[in-house]
Amino acid sequence: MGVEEKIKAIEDEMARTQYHKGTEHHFGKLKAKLARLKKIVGQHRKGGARFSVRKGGDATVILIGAAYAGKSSIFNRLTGAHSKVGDHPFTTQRIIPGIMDYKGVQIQVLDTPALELAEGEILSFASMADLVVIVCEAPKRNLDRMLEGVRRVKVKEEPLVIINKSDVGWGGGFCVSALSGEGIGELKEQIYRRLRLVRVYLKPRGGEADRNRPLVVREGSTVRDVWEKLRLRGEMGFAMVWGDSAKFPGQKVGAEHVLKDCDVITIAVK
Ligand SMILES: Nc1nc2c(ncn2[C@@H]2O[C@H](COP(=O)(O)OP(=O)(O)OP(=O)(O)O)[C@@H](O)[C@H]2O)c(=O)[nH]1
Ligand SMILES: [Mg+2]
Repeated sequence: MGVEEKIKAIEDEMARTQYHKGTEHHFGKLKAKLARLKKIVGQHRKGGARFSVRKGGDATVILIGAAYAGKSSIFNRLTGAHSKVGDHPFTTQRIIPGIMDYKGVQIQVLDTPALELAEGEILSFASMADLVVIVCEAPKRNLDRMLEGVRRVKVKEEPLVIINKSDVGWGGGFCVSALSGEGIGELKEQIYRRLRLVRVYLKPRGGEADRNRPLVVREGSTVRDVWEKLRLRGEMGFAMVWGDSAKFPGQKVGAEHVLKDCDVITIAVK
């Protein structure tokens, strides 16, 4: 049996085995063996990366946490996708992307394998995301360790910590239940707020603004940022703005003008 096959066999065994006090020791041995084998593979494989995912949407949120916390169940609730949910730990074996469509914004959500399986790799994905959501099953179980790991890789925002399975009585924090749906609406709203996004609607000169598809930028973005995101040819001409950032509807503004949520903008090409 090759090293890759041995890794697969151990991962399969971990996925099949119920995790409880009685199997804790066996799991520990399997994990150590897995770590040893992965080190060997890492030495042979260029770059050593096991997971890959293409960035998509207007912003990216990553769900991380211990095995069996309910990451995939929450991911499915947020995105309407169907990541496999297991009645044993270590069900998710790779990073799975989905889209949460919220207030017209396309937020990419990533489901991940349990941190116990590939902490280093998952945390390196976390460092590239716009927001990390730590999913806990019981309050504070391994939370300090997870927070420490997330801070070590210098994530963009303070992570959002949620406690799943509120239907079985967990409490003491931001509680949700992927099973009953309790708190999921609030979770979507919290994710959206933490991302601090601004929706801008583009209006062609003399035409109507396209209200279906906003252009999404980070809070504090300017007309120049929108122009750059549009990647148009030529030089930027004048810009006109309607909405909260404008002193009056259709105000002519410069490239450094800071936009507000739901502004309508016309940018002319020189
Ligand atoms: N009671 C209850 N059970 C839940 C809830 N969310 C998930 N579960 C159950 O918890 C178990 C693990 O759920 P998953 O979503 O697979 O957990 P995970 O964190 O993705 O697990 P891994 O992929 O193995 O790391 C499954 O049996 C789910 O049905 C919840 O809110 N309440
Ligand atoms: Mg999972």
